[in-house]
Amino acid sequence: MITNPEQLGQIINDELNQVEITDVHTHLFSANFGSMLLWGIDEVLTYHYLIAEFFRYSRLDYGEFFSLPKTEQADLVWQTLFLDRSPVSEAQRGALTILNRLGLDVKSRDLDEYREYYRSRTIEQQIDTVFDLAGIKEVVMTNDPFDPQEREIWKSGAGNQDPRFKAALRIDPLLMDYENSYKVLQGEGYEVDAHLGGNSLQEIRRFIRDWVLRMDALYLAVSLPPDFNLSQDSTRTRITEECVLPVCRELDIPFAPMIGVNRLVNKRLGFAGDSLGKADVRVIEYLCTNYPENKFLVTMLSRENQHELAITARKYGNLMVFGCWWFLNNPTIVREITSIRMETLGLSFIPQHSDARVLEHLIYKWEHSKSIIGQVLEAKYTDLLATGWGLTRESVSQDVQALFSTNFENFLRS
Ligand code: FIX
Ligand code: ZN
Repeated sequence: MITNPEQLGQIINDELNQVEITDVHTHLFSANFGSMLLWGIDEVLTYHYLIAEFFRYSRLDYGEFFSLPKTEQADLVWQTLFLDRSPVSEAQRGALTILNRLGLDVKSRDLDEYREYYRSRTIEQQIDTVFDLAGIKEVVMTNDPFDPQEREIWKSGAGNQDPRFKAALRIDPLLMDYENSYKVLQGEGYEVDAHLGGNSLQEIRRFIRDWVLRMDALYLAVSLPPDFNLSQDSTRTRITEECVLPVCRELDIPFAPMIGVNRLVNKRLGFAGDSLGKADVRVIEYLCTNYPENKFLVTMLSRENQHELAITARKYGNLMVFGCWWFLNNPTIVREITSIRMETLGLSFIPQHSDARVLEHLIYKWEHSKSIIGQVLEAKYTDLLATGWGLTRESVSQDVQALFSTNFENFLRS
């Protein structure tokens, strides 16, 4: 039985160090996807979070920057964000956590030395090293059948050869850009037209079903703007209600709307130019009420939506809230959101995903998040001990595993 705070802190730390994480949303790929899996220091430094921060200080022409070779872009980011000033932002700190945990000398500030480390590494070795350092059991990829390069890899059968990398079927073009994406379906032999006439709905269902099965996708995901709703009789509404939801039901997989992104607010910044807005949580109520046989994995991008999303999850067993997404993945906000969720949902949520785009991101995103989630848990346990409640190492272990892996697995099975 755990009785004192020091013992409690030690046990939580041990459990956090041992837990095997299932990372429910990343942009990583297995080595079988070749150049689609980003890794290495130059990719770390040219992450779009850091590019946005680079342009806080630089007046360089955007086009000029993006036309440079990646190493030169990385040199500029290193100089501007790490040498010219102290790297205090979360993304800056993240790059340093990565270097440090890989055993490199952060004090030297020598980018060439960091590049040298990578010369002797193979991607296979690096995946093993990073998964080990970050405590990862498996990651869920973001898999896009509208991307010609990715499509061919899946068709060749190479897509799910590494069991540590699970698939999630991502269908943004279908819901956000049907005017163009229907042509991809046509090209792949599906009988659809631009106006959802004839067999189109049935054929879109066939397309989704074929891809879920080909990828063995754990869920079907889409990122959506803040004004997403299903109240108009639009193409998006019809595809969601008449194709996406029925196929998810039939194959018993969750639908994962990720809501709140305003894409390309500053187009010239590329990925770094996306922003966010507050959404209307009523669309989640609508989905959970009207489709009780569906399961919904939901994350929202605006801080302002977080309390109401947690309360909505109290109303629906078919809703699982996950992650502190993108602009929310900052220590202060992770602490606040995790506290709100734990106080309203107990342990019935998935506190974090990494959204890693570069393999090594797993190291910093999980180390930083685990520390804060652990502190929130410790504060809650301390309050419990004050009531006279008894905790054991086994109960702590079970709770930590729920947060970092079994809640997701059980939700998929539910
Ligand atoms: O839509 C998404 O899945 C977003 O997470 C990404 O598109 C975004 O660019 C990102 O990497 C955020 O972390
Ligand atoms: Zn993402």
